[in-house]
Amino acid sequence: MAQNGTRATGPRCIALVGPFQSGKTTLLEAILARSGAIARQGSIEAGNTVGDASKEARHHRMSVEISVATTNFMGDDYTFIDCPGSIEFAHEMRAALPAVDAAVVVCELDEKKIAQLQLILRELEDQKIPRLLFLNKIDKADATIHDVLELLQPASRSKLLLRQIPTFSGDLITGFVDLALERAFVYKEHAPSEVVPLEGDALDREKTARFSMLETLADHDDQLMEQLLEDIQPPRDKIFDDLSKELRESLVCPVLLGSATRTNGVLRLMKALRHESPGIADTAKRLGVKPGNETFAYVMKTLHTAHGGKMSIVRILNGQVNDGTTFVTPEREAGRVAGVFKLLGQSNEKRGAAQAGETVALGKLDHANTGDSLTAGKQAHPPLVTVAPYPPVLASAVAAKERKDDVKLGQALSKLLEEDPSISVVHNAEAHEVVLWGQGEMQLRVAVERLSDRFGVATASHKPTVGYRETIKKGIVQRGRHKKQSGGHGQYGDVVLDIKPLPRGSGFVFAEEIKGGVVPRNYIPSVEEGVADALKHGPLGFPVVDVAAKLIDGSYHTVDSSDMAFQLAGRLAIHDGLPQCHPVLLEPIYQVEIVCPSEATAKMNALMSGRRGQILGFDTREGWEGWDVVRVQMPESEIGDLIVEVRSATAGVGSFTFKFDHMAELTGRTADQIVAARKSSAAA
Ligand SMILES: Nc1nc2c(ncn2[C@@H]2O[C@H](COP(=O)(O)OP(=O)(O)OP(=O)(O)O)[C@@H](O)[C@H]2O)c(=O)[nH]1
Ligand SMILES: [Mg+2]
Repeated sequence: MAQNGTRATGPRCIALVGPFQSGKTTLLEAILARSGAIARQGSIEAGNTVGDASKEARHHRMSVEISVATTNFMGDDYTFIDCPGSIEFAHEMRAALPAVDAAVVVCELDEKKIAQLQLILRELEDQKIPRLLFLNKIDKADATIHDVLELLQPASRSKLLLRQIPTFSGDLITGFVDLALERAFVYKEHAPSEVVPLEGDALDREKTARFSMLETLADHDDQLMEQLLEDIQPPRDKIFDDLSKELRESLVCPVLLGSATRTNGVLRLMKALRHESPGIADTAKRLGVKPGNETFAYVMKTLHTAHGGKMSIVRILNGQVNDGTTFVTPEREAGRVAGVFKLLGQSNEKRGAAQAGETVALGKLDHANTGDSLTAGKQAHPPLVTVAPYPPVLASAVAAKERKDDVKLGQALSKLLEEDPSISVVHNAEAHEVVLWGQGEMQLRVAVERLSDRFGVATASHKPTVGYRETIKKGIVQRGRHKKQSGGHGQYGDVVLDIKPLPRGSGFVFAEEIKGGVVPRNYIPSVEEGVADALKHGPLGFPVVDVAAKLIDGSYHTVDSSDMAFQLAGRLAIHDGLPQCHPVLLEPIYQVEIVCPSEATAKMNALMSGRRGQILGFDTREGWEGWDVVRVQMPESEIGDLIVEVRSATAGVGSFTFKFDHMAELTGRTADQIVAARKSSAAA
């Protein structure tokens, strides 16, 4: 990569991330307008932005997937990846991040969004992505803005560095001072800010703020520290070099101010990116791509477009890509590129070969998935990074509204999963259900909308079936005799079973103790088969577990006995015997681990007791200051929509993981209701 002083040149790829609704898509729009990629700046309210152009995003007025747009600023190409803020769509961001040069974290001066900000910064810190904050909606802020760093710093592990301070007219913010340039500007709506003299109160505040910016920089630069101690003015170039170096190495997180709706602060943001953000050479190095001739690309997102078929949005990390380039993933051949496209939201434009640093969409890489590391040719390379989706927290069963669409649903689901790997599908054979597992209500709702809007399959959703079982509390010795004499050949099978409860988790055990051949050997497997079959539906309507059935006696008929007759006899014994064995419902209990900011821990407590949860303990969350872990045991039926309440009690940031623990007896009203519901659905 060419270096210009310390400035990276060439195509850049920048993620726009940040808490829900902080203004990322609006900022993308402002950047595209300011850099001339679009003639007029659209708005979320008017539904005409380049980002969020999908039907689902427009409808919900929020980002539900990444939007990618390339623009040119002062001779360099910049591709912006506008990421959804909702935690439910976090995988869109997480999967795209490895290949970006830097992230602009769009945030607000809102205490309630600090925990979300912390989550996002944490992701960037973990992935070692250089980042700067863009404090948006400055048009709505007032004089309390002085507390910016105090409010935001706890969310960031690296030190925040205020690059600009606001200037006021009365209580209104009307401009800013750039602390590196030492220049004052007043904001102009949808136009570049105007330079004004830096004087009076603004000059005093500038001196203090600038000193503290330099002090922060000097934490990582001994020479600068000496200059500050000796009261020597460091040269401006040195300050810019430090800003660039310390951003690139993620040592500091600079903070800029602005208003996306008014296009204020956008030019300064672009200039900061131009001068200070790293470029492809740093990013390739971060990912461990060795310089050379080999072509490397990383798949940030996979799409199935209505007309263009499958598209892979990739960042080219090394080499070049053209029509016809063949790629391999670490596991298999990915396919042959059919079309290289430049993206501007949902519109794409065919273009020529793409070089290292560029972010483009590639057509028809049929076997490439989001997150894949691609190499051109035949020689696969181990994955550069892997970003596993968060474990799912919410399930919903889906079925095609029309039976004829069953096959189509299967195909549509596989496309859906390719587009969003944080959704998974589980086939519950016992309940004949296709269950979608995902990250929250909105994500699953959007998934269903996509199935119908994009893939043409209308579906109906319902709550997934809970894995109830039943067992018995006492034993019985029960005879089962199947005898039929209808004209010619009859049917005869006769068994006596000793039925007993077994300890929890034993399943079903069959044994025999036949003496004197009262039941011939060859019929015994048929008896077992009949018993096992009968246990699929116990007296309460659920599969029966933890029972032993021992064949202890019986009789046969030389002509009329058969496999079928002994199967039926086994079934009869179970069918007649179990209702007398005090059947009882078993429900699955899960071990749930909730993570939440400490101030929400008390609320979690209350929430758990309302859901038959049994608290096992609390702990501070390791490595997460100000967070707790709450361990609970909870019935599966109560976990169903738990995430909805956990999120609402934690400003959207709480989450949990769960795993099956044991089956527990359930009696009383709740059990009666479950059994009654099962009976009525079986009758329907
Ligand atoms: N007053 C004001 N409102 C803004 C500004 N930027 C965005 N908004 C408004 O904030 C709301 C959310 O804007 P979006 O651009 O969709 O925010 P986002 O961060 O992309 O949202 P998600 O992607 O869903 O997280 C919209 O109503 C915008 O008009 C701003 O600078 N000032
Ligand atoms: Mg958005």
